[in-house]
Amino acid sequence: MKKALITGINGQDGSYLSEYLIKQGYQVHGILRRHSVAENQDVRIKDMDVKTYYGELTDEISLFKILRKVKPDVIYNLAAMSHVGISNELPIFTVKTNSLAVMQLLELAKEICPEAKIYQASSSEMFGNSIDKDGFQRLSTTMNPVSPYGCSKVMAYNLIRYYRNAYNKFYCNGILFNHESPRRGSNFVTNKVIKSIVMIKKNIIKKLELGNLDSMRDWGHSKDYVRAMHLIVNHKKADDFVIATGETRSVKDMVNYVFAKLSIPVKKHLSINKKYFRPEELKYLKGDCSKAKKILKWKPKNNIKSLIKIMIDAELKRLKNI
Ligand code: F7E
Repeated sequence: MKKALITGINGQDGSYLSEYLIKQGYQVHGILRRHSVAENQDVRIKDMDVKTYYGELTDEISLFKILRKVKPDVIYNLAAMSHVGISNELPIFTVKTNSLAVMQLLELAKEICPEAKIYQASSSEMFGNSIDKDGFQRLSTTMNPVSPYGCSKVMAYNLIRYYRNAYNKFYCNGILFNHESPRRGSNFVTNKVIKSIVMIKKNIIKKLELGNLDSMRDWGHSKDYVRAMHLIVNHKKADDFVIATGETRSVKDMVNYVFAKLSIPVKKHLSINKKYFRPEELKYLKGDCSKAKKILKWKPKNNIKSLIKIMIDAELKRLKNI
């Protein structure tokens, strides 16, 4: 049985990837960070057949011990300080976790499990405000990050490429555009919007407060994107791929759509709060995933409308059960 080790196993992507890999016949191991609320420690994976270990990417001793114990065939490095806005409040921690710790992981893996393949969770945030003439971002688009998070991810992206070439390793990057689901953290815009509007509908709260509504994002479903991670790792050659839907919408359009779907007037319930604005905003994302479509035969099963429906239904169900 092949062994997969997932850092960030209790995250949105870690949990969907675990389910997917178990179905593919993998033995799944994962690293959990200690959480002060014990119930939240493994909330997304608690019913899954996975082996977990307390660890922390920035604690190289914990990584060393876990790698030595598991000896994985493949490592999915999904752990990160993943909130772009908050990376401005925690810039040093962001770089330590998202860049330096990746270097530690690569060095340790090289010594302890030299044959292991590595998948790195790279991000469309690395492009910043670079857009190709045809309105897309792709592998050849210049990386011009506009946040500590984006900068930290560029370093990790380059480390993967460097170790791949210098040491002839099967290390690869998936440059994933925004991907959401009912398991998305509620401080990311889609889930914040959907949860709040459903609660407005149920008269639990009165208002939704947001920041910049003008930015545009290419939103897909996390479940589709973890399928792509597995295909990337199982391609015959170590390579980098953009994973996206190729469609873009403004935050404003997404918000209006959710309000309309639940038949609630926008004006009465929406207000803007400057505290959610970022020092520099990434204005526009639209990914060209034609390489993944052609080489990996991957394509997303969901678009923004089906994704929003899934998320609204999940939130209505959650409220019914509490
Ligand atoms: O923001 C705007 C905000 O935090 C989307 C991460 O997974 O995708 C994600 O990063 C947009 C931004 O995602 C609020 O200013 C307005 O323009 O959902 P988000 P993100 O920053 O795009 C990339 C690909 C990653 O790799 C990241 O890890 O929505 N916005 N009002 C708001 N955003 C938030 N969070 N909260 C608001 O109230």
